[in-house]
Amino acid sequence: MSKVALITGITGQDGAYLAEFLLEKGYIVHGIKRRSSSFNTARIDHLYKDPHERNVNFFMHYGDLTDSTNLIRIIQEVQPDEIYNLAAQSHVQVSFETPEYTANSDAIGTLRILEAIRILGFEKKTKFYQASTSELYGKVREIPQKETTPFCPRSPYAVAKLYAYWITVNYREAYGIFACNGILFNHESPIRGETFVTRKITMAATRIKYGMQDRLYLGNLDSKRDWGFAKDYVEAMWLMLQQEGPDDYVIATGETHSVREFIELTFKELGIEIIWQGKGEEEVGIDAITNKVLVEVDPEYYRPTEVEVLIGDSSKARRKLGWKPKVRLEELVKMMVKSDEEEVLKSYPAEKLASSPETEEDSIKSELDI
Ligand code: NDP
Ligand code: GDR
Repeated sequence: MSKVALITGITGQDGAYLAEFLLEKGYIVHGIKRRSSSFNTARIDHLYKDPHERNVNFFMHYGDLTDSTNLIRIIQEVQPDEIYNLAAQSHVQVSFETPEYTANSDAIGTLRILEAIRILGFEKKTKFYQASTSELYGKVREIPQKETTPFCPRSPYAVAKLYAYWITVNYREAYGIFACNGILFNHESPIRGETFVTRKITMAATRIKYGMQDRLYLGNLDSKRDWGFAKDYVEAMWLMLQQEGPDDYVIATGETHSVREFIELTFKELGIEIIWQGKGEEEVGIDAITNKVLVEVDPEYYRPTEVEVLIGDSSKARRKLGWKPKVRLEELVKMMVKSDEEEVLKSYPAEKLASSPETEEDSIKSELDI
């Protein structure tokens, strides 16, 4: 009998990779998506099958983490062996603008699912994964951060996730639910949301290279993050639910790099060397050959409270789950730039393509010298 998984946040970066991963493992996968006025399923459209076909193993349900009755009904219908709670208002800066909604979806949303498990009497049937985050560490108390490092959240998002973390621990202890927190450090991919810093950089740098954008505006270039590859990280989520008992695990690469370094690596991948001039709000990144300003600081993107440095120690996961990251930062940047280049070339101005003597792609390549 196939196992049944329910994924909240299936339309997001991690939801899409996890759905693919579980389908490959032979699971029947159900996902919860929000109603939206425009399509929001681009990341999972390739997994969709007409429900009228036979042997369909992928199902979608409309729902929202702010709607208890909807969650109870879906969980009752689906009878999942495993729930992966990935849905969240996941943007730290946006959480300063929408703190109440962030608390409702990210904190109380988690409680709603745990309560649904209890109300339905599924405590011994349904395992639960909570998407916890390195943002819980916030103000640095210890380097590197591990499971025992004290939390000190620095945003409404992180405070909401702190509640979700502890309610998951509490329901595990109080009701014996197999509930785990994955404390995942930043993880990125070619399908990363376009407003997170890595994808913002790879997209903008690519567009700059092809003359479709002039400049990239960013906030704090000094913050340091432990960036891994999302596909590696969804495997860790699954591994947590396959253990003998529930526990909480840090998932990280153990390396940290600044936003500035990420910018340098990205432009380097595109054949452009960036040099830096000025300090703080005046800092700019300049093309070493042309002297053109390509990167500029815009304090608009500064956060009211910032998390300066994150670097994770995932020895527990390595030891107990046998998990380790496979992709290093340079390779991740390469992968993201390649994918964004393909995307940018699709929308390269038609008039430039019109002069094509050979194939469209050949002409773009020769014209742009790539
Ligand atoms: P994304 O922002 O890419 O995806 C978030 C998902 O949640 C989307 O499917 C979104 O739907 C859905 N969602 C948002 N609000 C609601 C709601 N109220 N009800 C139902 N669904 C909702 O995030 P990631 O895939 O990057 O991250 C997955 C989870 O892991 C999140 O909880 C995030 O906070 C956490 N996390 C992420 C890390 C990372 O580096 N990526 C690191 C640590 C934790 P829609 O598509 O309609 O917007
Ligand atoms: P983060 O990711 O806040 O770590 O949360 P994000 O990519 O948004 O920011 C990383 C760092 O870059 C700095 N920064 C900018 N960030 C954005 N988004 N836009 C900018 O223009 C910019 N300029 C500088 C930020 O200040 C920050 O220091 C992500 C999310 O996926 C969370 O859901 C998850 O929990 C954590 O990672 C781990």
